[in-house]
Amino acid sequence: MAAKHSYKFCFGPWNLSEGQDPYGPPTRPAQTFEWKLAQLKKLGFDAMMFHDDDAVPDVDNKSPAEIRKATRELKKKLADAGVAAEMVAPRLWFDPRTVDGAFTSNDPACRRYAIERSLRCIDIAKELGTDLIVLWLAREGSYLRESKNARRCVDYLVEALDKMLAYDKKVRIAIEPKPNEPMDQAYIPTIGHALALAQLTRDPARVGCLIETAHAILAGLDPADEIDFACAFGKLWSLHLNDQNGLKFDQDKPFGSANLRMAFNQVRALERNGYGKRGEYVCFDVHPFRPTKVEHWLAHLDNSRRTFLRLVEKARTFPEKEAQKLIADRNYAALDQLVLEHLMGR
Ligand code: GLO
Ligand code: MG
Repeated sequence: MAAKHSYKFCFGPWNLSEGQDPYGPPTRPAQTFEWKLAQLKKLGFDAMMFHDDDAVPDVDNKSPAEIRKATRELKKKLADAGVAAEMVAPRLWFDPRTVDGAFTSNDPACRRYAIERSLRCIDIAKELGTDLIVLWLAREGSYLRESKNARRCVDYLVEALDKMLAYDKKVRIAIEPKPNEPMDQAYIPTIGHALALAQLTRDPARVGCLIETAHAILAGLDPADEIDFACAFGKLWSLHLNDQNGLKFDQDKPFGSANLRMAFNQVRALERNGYGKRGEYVCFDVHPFRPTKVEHWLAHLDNSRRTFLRLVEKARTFPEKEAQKLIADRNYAALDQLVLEHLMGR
């Protein structure tokens, strides 16, 4: 039997978060980047994902030379730790200039800022040795529909993507859709929207997507089907696995925490599409529960990977022949129970 491939794992510095939410302050002390990198190493993860300002703090107030210097220092730290940089994402939702959207702001000066900042993000990614830029389009949408022209916003998004694609001929852009939060309505809520937008750009082959479990669920979709859809286009270039208990705030729970069967089906979809064989990472965009004590700070990441690996085993040992017989007989009640008993471990 052909050897089954193994997966590479990744998380970002923001996934070791301090517990702040809109209703209360942090519950764990702030830690340095060095501490976070050491924890990633300790857990045996392979790569780290970055926002541009995780990589280069205060990026807006630095000159290109200062950005290059800071990025080189980071590159050395990563090389010493034997950790790769998976991607870099421009954080386009913190600055006052992005208060009403970044690429789709009504103010042309703010739109220019967002594009400039994204080009600096590309510089950082190149220096860190990755060609992957992730765009979570946080504030590209509206709080009230009449405040923006959604038709024009599509053009603005294409213009921004085109500028990024033209700036660097190697860069690949993975759009991370999310239907809401912080906006009421986002312009690119699903993988279908992301891939359709890619087709309007100057180089569709270099615009793909990133699926986050919670975002798909918030859009009322099944994350496993989103995975299959993106993979049918060869466009699933990164992944934020986590979990989400229904239509609430974005919870970023540990993978499998709310719906183990849905998690199993995501793993099955990844397996059947050979995700990871072209170097893609399995990233966990998960957060500790707010009450988490300092001594348990890494558990949500370690647990997500453990669950993922257990589900890979479950996917590889799924009684496929038995399932096929039940499918042929349209005996879905028995198929349902077969899945449940397989997951429970008969
Ligand atoms: C928020 C997103 C966010 C992105 C990150 C990378 O809902 O999931 O965590 O993944 O900023 O762009
Ligand atoms: Mg995410």
